[in-house]
Amino acid sequence: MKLRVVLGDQLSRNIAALAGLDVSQDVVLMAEVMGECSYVPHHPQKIALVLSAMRHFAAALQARGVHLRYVKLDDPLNTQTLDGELVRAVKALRPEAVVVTAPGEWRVLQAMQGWGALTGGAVEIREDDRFLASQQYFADWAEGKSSLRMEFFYRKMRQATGILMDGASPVGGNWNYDSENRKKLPKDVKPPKPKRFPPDTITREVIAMVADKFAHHYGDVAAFDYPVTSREALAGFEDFIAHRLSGFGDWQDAMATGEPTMFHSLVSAPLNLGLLDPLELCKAAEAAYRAGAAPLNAVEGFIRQILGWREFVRGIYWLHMPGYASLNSLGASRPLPEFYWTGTTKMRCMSEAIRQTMTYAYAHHIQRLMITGNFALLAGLHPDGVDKWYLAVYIDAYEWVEMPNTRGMALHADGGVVGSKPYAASGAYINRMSNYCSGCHYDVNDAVGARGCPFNALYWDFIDRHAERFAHNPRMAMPVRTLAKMPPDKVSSLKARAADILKIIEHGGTGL
Ligand code: FAD
Ligand code: DLZ
Ligand code: SF4
Repeated sequence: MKLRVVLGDQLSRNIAALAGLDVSQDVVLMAEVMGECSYVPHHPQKIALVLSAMRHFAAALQARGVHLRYVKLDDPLNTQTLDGELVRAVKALRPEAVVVTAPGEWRVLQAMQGWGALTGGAVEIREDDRFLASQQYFADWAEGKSSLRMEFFYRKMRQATGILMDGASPVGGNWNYDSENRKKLPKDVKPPKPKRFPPDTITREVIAMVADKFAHHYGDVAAFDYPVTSREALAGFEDFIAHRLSGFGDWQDAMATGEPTMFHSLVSAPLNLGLLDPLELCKAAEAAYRAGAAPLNAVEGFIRQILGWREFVRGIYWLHMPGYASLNSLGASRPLPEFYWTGTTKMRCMSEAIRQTMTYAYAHHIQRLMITGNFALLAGLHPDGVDKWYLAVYIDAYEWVEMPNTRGMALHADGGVVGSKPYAASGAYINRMSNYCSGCHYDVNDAVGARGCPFNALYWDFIDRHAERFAHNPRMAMPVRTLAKMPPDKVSSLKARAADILKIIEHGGTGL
């Protein structure tokens, strides 16, 4: 008899640990444990999603006749750690071996590598094959390259999978249509609301338990209505293909007040749990293009996120861990201001992004990168605090995908491993891509006055602080030169305003 362990983000029917399962003998262990629910203060909706999806997955296994050892969070015998539940199961069942799929986080892999010693028996850790590029494939591609760029990896993945290819050429003649994906949302365009999934009995029970046990975590669980099974997740994705994919390209980078999801797909949470298959999503998007149901800039843009970015950041994570977790190339040191946890700030763009995160455990990419991430970059917030926040608050957050995006893409703390330049921007960018500024306490056209947009002064102060480093970066040299040409009294006023803002941040951020 083998004991097959399935973690909370390994909910795929064909997960490696279940390959070769002997239904007549083997037992599947799934455990809801406090250790995983609170190693960062996860948003209660994220906990509800994982636990409800685990219970639904377990029910489906049971319906197939699989023997299950399912430990609920409120089971009085629960040791509340994965290690503890494994040991308890091994003692009770005495399996000939334990079989598990490699996890998505380094800290869990470290623990798993100690499971043999912990149980005194054989433990087989199988590769997680739910990705389109294995860790070895990525490492082989990276070998010998002085820098790793997503665009070239993405082209290789297009060729390897044949997605959006006409023979050896990219469909439409170009690999990338990103330049067509930067439009502001016109006033008369209303993004369609995504399909929601009213909680069933299992989910309602989980919601009640989460509301009781995790009331002290950031965010509210009451509004939870995300898909919790493969079938529901697929229905959510089909709704995206039918109603939002065609606008995904044009408005991929746009933001608007009261529009948390815009034309985005919302597939990250079920995809990262294993309820959806990345290749199937790409094929379905390509089919929509070939059927004339969606334009190429939308379909290519969507496929690039999944086939390109998602696989790329995972490759980077495993290539560079554990060292990646302590990178801080810009020497950022300030604490995360309290308003990241409350949304109480006069900066409209920040309060919109943070408050919607509290309500939905979701913000789309440009909000994560160019609002909360950009602010953290410009203000020099310490990557550890920023990482912890992103890992806690988003429903789709697991370290393999969260950390390269946060520490790498948003904070440039990796010195350029993920992106060749920091995504630093002043208020002008936010004003161009959203309607946030029109309702803001601050004036986006001012940088130095008491109501000058904080992003403006912080932007120039950031360029000044790192001028020496960025002067040698071809993609950053221009703002460095612009700053050098500014009249000295203007530079002094900008720096004085930035110093005031940074002082407020160092004291917790109240009043900003
Ligand atoms: P869509 O915009 O519809 O994109 C489709 C899919 O492409 C996403 O579901 C996702 O699977 C994939 N994708 C898009 N961009 C990225 C990216 N940069 N990296 C990896 N996959 C991508 N994504 C997570 O899944 N988990 C995280 O913890 C996470 N943390 C982030 C932190 C920061 C600072 C930033 C800038 C981005 C982060 N992302 C993360 C990437 C991205 O923002 C989310 O995947 C996306 O917003 C999820 O919403 P969606 O499904 O509607 O995405
Ligand atoms: C995220 C999460 C949560 C909230 N709870 C559990 C749990 O109770 N049991 C479990 O097996 N997994 C959970 N997870 C997912 C794990 O944290 C995830 O498997 C690791 O972080 C590795 O990616
Ligand atoms: Fe954000 Fe500045 Fe615009 Fe206010 S003015 S919404 S702080 S960019």
